[in-house]
This record gives sequence, C-alpha cells and structure tokens, in this order.
Amino acid sequence: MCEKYAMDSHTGSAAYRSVATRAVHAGKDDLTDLGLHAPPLDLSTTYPSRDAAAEAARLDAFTEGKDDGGPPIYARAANTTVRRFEQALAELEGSEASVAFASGMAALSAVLLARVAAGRPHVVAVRPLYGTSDHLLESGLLGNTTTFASAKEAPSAVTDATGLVVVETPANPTLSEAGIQELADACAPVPVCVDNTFATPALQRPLAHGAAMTLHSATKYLGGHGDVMGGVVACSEEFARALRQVRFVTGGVLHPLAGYQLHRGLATLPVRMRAQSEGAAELARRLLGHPAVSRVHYPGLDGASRPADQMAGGGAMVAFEVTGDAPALIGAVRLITPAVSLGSVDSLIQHPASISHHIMDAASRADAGIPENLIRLSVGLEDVEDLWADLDQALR
Ligand code: PYR
Repeated sequence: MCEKYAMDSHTGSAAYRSVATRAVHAGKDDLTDLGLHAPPLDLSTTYPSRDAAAEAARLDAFTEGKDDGGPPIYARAANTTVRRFEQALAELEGSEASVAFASGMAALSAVLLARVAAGRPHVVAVRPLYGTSDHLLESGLLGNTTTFASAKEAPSAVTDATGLVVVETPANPTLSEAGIQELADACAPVPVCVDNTFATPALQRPLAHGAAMTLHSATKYLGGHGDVMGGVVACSEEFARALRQVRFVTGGVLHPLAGYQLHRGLATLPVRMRAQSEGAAELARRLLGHPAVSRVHYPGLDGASRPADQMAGGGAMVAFEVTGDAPALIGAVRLITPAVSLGSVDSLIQHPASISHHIMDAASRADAGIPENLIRLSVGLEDVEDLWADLDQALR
C-alpha cells in the first residue's frame, strides 16, 4: 500500500507539485508578499465602499454566480478567508473552482437545486449513500426526482431529464467502490458527481477519472479534528457559477472561521490519510480473523478486485458485520469514541442502522445493501495496538 502513496502526480496546473507539497502551500501563494506566515482571518460580514454604482455592478455579478476575487461586498456573496480554502481545495482536486458551503448537506442541496433550476431535475443515484443524502434524494424535497441504481445499472437509468449521477466511492457505510471512469463514460454527457469524502483528494482525484465534480462533507477528513463543519464542491468554473448563484440566494455559506480551520486542516491531510489508512488496513486484517466478526468491508481486503488506478490505498474507514448484538458493541468500547461522523484524529465507531443511516427506512437500507449488524469504524491516529485491544475487548 505504501508504494501506492507515491502516486502523487496531479493533473492540475502546477503539475510539478506533489499532493503533499500542494496541501501545505495551496491557497497561500500571496502570503510572503503580504508579509504574513499564516493566512489572515477575515470575519467581516460587510465590506465598505464609497462607490454605489460599482457596488451595484458587483452585486449583479454575484447574483449571476460570478466571483472575480475582487471586493466581496457582503459575506453571503463571498469572503476572502473562505476563498482561500476554496482555492486550495480546487488545487488539490485538480478542478477549475470550488464552492464552499455550511455543511456537506448544504453542498449536496445546492448541487440538486442547480440541476433543478437548469431544467434537469432527474437524478440517478448509486446506492449506498450517506443516510441523509439518500433521504434528501428520495424525498424529492428540492424538486428533484431520483432513480436509485447500482453502478452497473446506472447508465440504463439515465433519461432525457437526467441532470446528475451521484455516487460515493468508497461508499458510506459499506465502502463499496464504483469505477468512476467507467460510470462517467457510460452516463455521458450527464455529469457525474462523486462524493469524495471518504477518500479525499489525498488518495483519489475523481476529476482525473471523468467525474464532473466532487463533493465533500468537509466536516470529516478535510477538517480532520472533529471541530469544524462544512461542505464543498470542486468543479468547473461554469458549474461553480450555478452553485454560487444558489448559495448567494439561499445563504448556506461556510463561516469564515470554519473556512480558516478547513484550510489549516488541508496541510496535514496527506500525512493524516496515510497514517490513518495504515491503521485501518491493519485493523481490517485483524477483524477478518475475529470469531465475533462475520464479514469485513475494506477496499482491497483479501485480494478483492478494485477499480484500477483510482484510489491510492484503501482509506481510513472500515466496516464489519458482527455475529452478536451490534448496538451493544458501541456501548462496550472504552478508547474509541462512540459517535457518528468520521475522519477525525480520534477513532469513531457507530452503528449505521441506528445513526448515520437511521433516517432511511429499513427497506431502503436493505436495497442499499446495508445490513442491520453492520458497524462502521473511522480509524484515527491512535496506536493500532491500543485500538485493537479496545475492539477485541468490546467484541467479547
Ligand atoms: C456520517 O457519520 O456518515 C455523517 O456524515 C454524519
């Protein structure tokens, strides 16, 4: 697996920079000229100007989703700290632009609203997906309609009204993988949106495999410390305009302090992903041999075939099915934090049927292939022996 982490080449403009270097420096190119080391934190809600005509023209541009990097006017239109995070994330994903939101669900909502507004309200969604994403898509709350399909069936579910294909790879919570390039080719010209929350651009860059956009719950690995909530979409400038239009009028903006924390989190993303993935791979191997575990879900475990050259390593999430009482296991851990969410420096464990995917009804969960005895573990930076000791005692 370590060899694969050396796969650091990038399709973006500054191709000479490895992902590790990019993660540290992205969005900071002007700091030395500004005489700063850390990025400035801009908490302004409004931006003064004595030129009303220029303000009106800029507001027209923001209403159309254009952002030329000039004065923001009002923090719902733009914010300089949030822009830095957006620039950095776009550099890491290899996209023209990125647009940040208050949460991952706000980001997905904006994507759906933009497609509905474009007159393409039908979505083909590859299950499984995060429970609330599944619920949002199934409810049609935002004027969309959704056909759920497997990755194989997805192309045949596309109709003239289809404006989007949504897929998570690896998927929440079963870690199933879909071939992005294959899906994008088969569904073209319909844009494919890859939720890249589990892999992060440190391990997987879906735009290089034909995806039109990636979506993140930035709350997870991008922030990395369980103390900041946000969402972000990396995409073309054209689609970013549609998203900014939605964001400007609906107001689901990322708070500047959250933008600052997320930008800071990016610097350590590759090193965190590497260390946490190594721990996850080891725990997955050990769980496979545990008598209280009937099945382990981890990309590439036990020689399972995977989409070629898509993801550098298996990531830091593990899911496993237990022979005993799944909720009881959550109550029995002592070191691992029993909590929903993922991607933090501390390990988190939860029971999808009770929490992350509880909002789905049992039939939808079954259709998505989410067993009731499934446990999801987000592996943090603790020593793997300590984590194993905790899991082992909890499984007894
Ligand atoms: C999860 O735990 O899957 C969330 O996104 C909250």
